Amino acid sequence: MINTVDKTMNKRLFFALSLPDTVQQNIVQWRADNFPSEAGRPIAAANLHLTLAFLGEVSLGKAQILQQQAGRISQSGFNVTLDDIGHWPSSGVVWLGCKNPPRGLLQLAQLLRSQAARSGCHQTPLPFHPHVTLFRGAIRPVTIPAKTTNESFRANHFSLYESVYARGRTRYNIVQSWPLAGTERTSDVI
Ligand code: 2AM
Repeated sequence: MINTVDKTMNKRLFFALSLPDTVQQNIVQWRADNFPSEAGRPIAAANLHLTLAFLGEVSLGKAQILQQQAGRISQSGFNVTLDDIGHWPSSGVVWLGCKNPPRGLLQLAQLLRSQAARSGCHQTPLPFHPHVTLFRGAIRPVTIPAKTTNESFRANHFSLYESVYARGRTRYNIVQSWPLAGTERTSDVI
């Protein structure tokens, strides 16, 4: 009984960079123009994100500790350009990525992943490959377009997301966001 209660209180969490709405819309339009419908299951525009650290099923207490640690991170923002594209047939993922990921992105992910590991969240031993998943279930060969969208955005915050599955759909909800320093604040602009 206690186990059942604990389990239902766990949440499926991950840290990620959100993409601006316009970037999400542009990617979805480009995807529709460049991939056949049978390529795989397209990720909904609002769910497009770049994962920094996957935490898995996490208790409320552990999530609070991870949120406190995330709040102590002091790092500058950085620009992300999605100028790479690829297909991992074994996991069925078609993705957009960065040919040269910014150092800030790699540092932030490294920090969040090591904090997660220290809190007991299993981290994959595979090297971090920053990417935005476009399709899932892409297990057959996919013709990859020669050119990517080349969408760019400024990462001026990072977020803790909860993955919620309801009525046959997965939604990613932001639990909390933290600013990345060096971002022009509205009050600074005259
Ligand atoms: P993916 O897009 O490459 O599949 C929410 O599920 C996010 O966490 C997704 O972006 C997903 O990455 C990532 N994710 C899911 N399961 C994971 C795992 N076991 N290890 C690492 N990342 C995972």
